[in-house]
Amino acid sequence: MNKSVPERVKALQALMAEKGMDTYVVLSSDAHQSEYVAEYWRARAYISGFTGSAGTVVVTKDKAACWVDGRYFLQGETQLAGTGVTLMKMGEPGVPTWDDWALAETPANGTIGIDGRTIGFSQAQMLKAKMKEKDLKLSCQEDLVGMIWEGRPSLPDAPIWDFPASYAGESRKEKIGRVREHLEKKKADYYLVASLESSAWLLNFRGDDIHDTPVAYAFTLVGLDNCDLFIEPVKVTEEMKNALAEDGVTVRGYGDLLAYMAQIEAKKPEGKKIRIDLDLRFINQLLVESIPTSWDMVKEETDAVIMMKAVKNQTEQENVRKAHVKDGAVMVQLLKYIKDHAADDLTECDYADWLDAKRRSQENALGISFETIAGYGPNGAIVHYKPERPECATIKPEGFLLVDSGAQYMEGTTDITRTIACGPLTDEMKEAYTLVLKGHLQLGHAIFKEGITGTNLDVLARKPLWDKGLDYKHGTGHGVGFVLSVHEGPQNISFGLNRIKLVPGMIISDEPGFYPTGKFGVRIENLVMVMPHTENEWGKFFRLEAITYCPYEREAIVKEMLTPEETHWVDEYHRTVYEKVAPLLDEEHRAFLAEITRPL
Ligand SMILES: [Mn+2]
Repeated sequence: MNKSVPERVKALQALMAEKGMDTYVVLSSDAHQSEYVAEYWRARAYISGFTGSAGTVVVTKDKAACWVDGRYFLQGETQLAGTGVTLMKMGEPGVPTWDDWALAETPANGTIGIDGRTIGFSQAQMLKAKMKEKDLKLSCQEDLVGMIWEGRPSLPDAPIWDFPASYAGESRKEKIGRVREHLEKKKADYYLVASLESSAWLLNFRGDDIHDTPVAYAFTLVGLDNCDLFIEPVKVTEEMKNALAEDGVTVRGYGDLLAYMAQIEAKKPEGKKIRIDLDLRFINQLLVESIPTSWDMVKEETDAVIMMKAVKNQTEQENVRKAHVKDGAVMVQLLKYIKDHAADDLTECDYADWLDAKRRSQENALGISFETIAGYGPNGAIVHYKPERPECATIKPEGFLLVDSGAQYMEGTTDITRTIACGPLTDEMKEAYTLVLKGHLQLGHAIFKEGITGTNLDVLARKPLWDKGLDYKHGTGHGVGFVLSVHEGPQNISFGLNRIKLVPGMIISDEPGFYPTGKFGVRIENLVMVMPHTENEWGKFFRLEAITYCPYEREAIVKEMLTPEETHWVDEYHRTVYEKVAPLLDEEHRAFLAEITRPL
């Protein structure tokens, strides 16, 4: 029944031979190019045994290899040992990329297969361009792993629920209206939404299909006078269906999109050319192959709905601050809990569980927003470390515990990292912490002109580290959704080029770090919201408002390394944190908060 990994690979190779495929690629995505996916979509984990959140498997006639990124080198070594699947450490010297390897291993004129639902159109185009050199064929029509996968989990069927306009700040009717205006501007007939967050945002519903991200598997097609939601009917209650119908939204089967588009094509007036607007990064290859060939595709560099939902409206802005006050109170309690129990031999897992339970017990809490990272000592230097029993480390009353975590509330999504002193720190730890804090403060207090992107601002967070010849190997900030995904663009802060301009209402993280391998890790993360600052003859200026309310680790700050202005910023921030969070705490915690937020 339960085949071993070598048996699974063998079964796939036999099926490849039968189907005339030389090479088969197993990606980690779903049909919507989501970052996190439901169990049904974890084909890569099934075929290789490697369960990390990202990775790619390539299988040839007699070989199999799995590409994993730096976060997962250790996990990959453990899980792939003895499976016959070769571990490929991405970015290491001499390790080819999976596509280069697949191309090299496939005979000329051969065929590479992929489940076309799991590859975005843009990515497939790049792959096809490379394949031309060897006259290779890309076959996207069949899900071979699905054909050999016994006991594959079914697609999730949790009901979707109405996300009230009182929380969303805008009705679905108004939002659909905005998409129609966009269609008119683009002279397009239809707008196809593939990103799960976009459908949930546009139609004011939330779901429960993916852990920690309240979305549901669905497509939305907006026309000038129709709007159709393609979703498994079992997920839509009668009440929800009626609510949608009242706003002109028709519910159709998840699998009916292709037939529906064919029907539009068949019924169109003589000579009419249908124009469909879409974001090709989210539309999967199989779906693009199924769009009637006579249709014109209006290709968007960034989906209009993604742009709309990135800019939080007044209600969302007010609510997300409330969510963060609640979350701040939870975090302050965690800080005290850690300080009180540092000598009690609790583990990383114990603290993570305590924190998750505390968050889930808050009013209007929907859950956590991603799996809590709690890394003690050297584990703090592993950027996406997730503690797991029984290996997770025991905390001692010394050094740093790095905690990166967040929650989903009806009022918004949170994401915060604090690096906490469990006891005495070395000078090296304090210096590292202070350098990271300086970058975090410099970025957090940036004042910048309209038209500026996150790429322009990235250096502010890195400069204190760069001055010492140090750096961190991750982006400085990511966009955050509203009761949706904790990672949600299009804006970010990174030195990799991003053309998206920052505009008031966008939420983004400010999270520089420093990770001396084998020693400890430091990361400090607040969410910040872009706000208007001033407007004059020189233009419009924006600033960033910190919406995370939790003190920094004063035990780790080398005050002499801060400028007077930076010291002032910390004191002002701590004053705000106290004002906002203290009313939610009992007397004991309030006294604790007063103590740790007193001026430096
Ligand atoms: Mn983050």
